[in-house]
Amino acid sequence: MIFVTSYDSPDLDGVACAIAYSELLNKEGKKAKAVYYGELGLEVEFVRQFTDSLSIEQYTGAFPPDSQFILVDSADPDQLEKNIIPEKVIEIIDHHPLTFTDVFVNAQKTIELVGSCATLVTERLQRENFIPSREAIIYLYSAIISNTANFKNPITTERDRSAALYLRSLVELPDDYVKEMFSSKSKLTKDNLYEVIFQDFFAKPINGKRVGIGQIEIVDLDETVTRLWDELVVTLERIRKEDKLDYIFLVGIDLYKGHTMFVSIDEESRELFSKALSVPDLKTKHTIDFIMMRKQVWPKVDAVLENRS
Ligand SMILES: [Mn+2]
Repeated sequence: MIFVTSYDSPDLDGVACAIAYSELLNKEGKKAKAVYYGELGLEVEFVRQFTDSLSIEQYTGAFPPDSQFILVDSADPDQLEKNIIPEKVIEIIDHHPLTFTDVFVNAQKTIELVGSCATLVTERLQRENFIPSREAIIYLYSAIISNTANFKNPITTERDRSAALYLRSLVELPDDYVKEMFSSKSKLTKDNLYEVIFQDFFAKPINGKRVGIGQIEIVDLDETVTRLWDELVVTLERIRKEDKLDYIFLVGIDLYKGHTMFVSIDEESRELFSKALSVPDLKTKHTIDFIMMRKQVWPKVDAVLENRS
């Protein structure tokens, strides 16, 4: 069995790619199954409800000894489920600039810096002349729209636009589909705040320090952050403790306004990110009028911490 999977608690991109790519493999006569571990976010839940389908299984525990793996939207060994042996990974499809692929000695690698991994999978399906199920098409389309913030995100490429256009031509969707999908992510409350932030939180060691960056992509960002400020501080403090972080930071993306708010809750983190972002007067809540995703922030943080002796 080939398990097609992504990182722990995958976002819509990872889920969509696993579902659609498994369909292609099965059509080619390979036994493949889309699986995930961890939790799924609000956006996946929106597409699941819209399509009434989620053909990816939650996996816990060990995999059978003869298993092989394909990683989508993920090529970072640190994010890998511990039961997955890197030597058994036969293929990787990813679009992240920071990848540590050396450990995957047996994997065929497609790593291209487009806005969404779903774009790479869609192009593969097109090359194979394979039209997946309606559900898989909607998952892929939604993933591209989500990852590129409806093409407003600077990581968006022409390839993302044409892949989305192609997918959109294959299915009927209501006019307000994209708006509804984005709004589904905005339902931040006192009760789900920790869960939502934790769901899209990444931490890693850099030069002996542990750095964590969360990312939320919502509508009405300013209003939400103001309304939930006290809970947000408590949530970030909690994650910092649980994850033993030296620095913690939150990147908030407003999907409608197309702007970004950086949140820091302590002086040391603020100092680090002030240097990394080259913003000397970085505020506790600091807004810039364009979209900067976490994946654009990481290399800047790397640069600052790695130059420090
Ligand atoms: Mn992605």
